[in-house]
Amino acid sequence: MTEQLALFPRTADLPEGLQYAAGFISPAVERELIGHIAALPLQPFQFGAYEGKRRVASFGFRYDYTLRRLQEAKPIPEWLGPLIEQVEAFGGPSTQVAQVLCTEYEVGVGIGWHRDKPQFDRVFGLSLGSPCKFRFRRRRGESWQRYTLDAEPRSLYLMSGESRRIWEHSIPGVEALRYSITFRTMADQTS
Ligand SMILES: O=C(O)CCC(=O)C(=O)O
Repeated sequence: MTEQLALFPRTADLPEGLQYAAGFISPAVERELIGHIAALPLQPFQFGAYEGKRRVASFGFRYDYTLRRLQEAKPIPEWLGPLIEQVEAFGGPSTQVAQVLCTEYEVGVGIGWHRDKPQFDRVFGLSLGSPCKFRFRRRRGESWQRYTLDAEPRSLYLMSGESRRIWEHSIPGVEALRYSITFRTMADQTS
């Protein structure tokens, strides 16, 4: 496993706290996961009164944009168990995934600039089916500092630190059907 993990070159623009592991899962596991996600009752992403084009299913918790808070969602399905163990091992001691989001991006569909909700802490993302340009930006005076991660299918990224809290991220419309599984740990609500 370790030899499959390709860490990207250190560049001046690399957002602090961003990690990337190519080949995090095998093609066989990827096929299985895509089968499970495609069989879910995926729903268009709800953003208050608006609907996004990507289709999603949340487990553990979901963020309600009308109520502006987390709501309990269906329990995390058993087929995600081994993968969550692998993600938690990648995250290191005390990593506990509490929320999972499965997303389907049809051709031309992406996700706009955002930071994940502050109720969550670290964010792991597994890419399935096709690559995407995972873009980062942060304000630098009058302009933006930018970084693009080429997220390959079967790779895992981890956003922590500044890449999670300061930088925004987005994905332009994908060129082929892409699925992702996002794993989030909870922020310490007492601090
Ligand atoms: O599909 C992905 O890898 C990113 C998903 C994302 O940024 C989100 O759901 O907030």
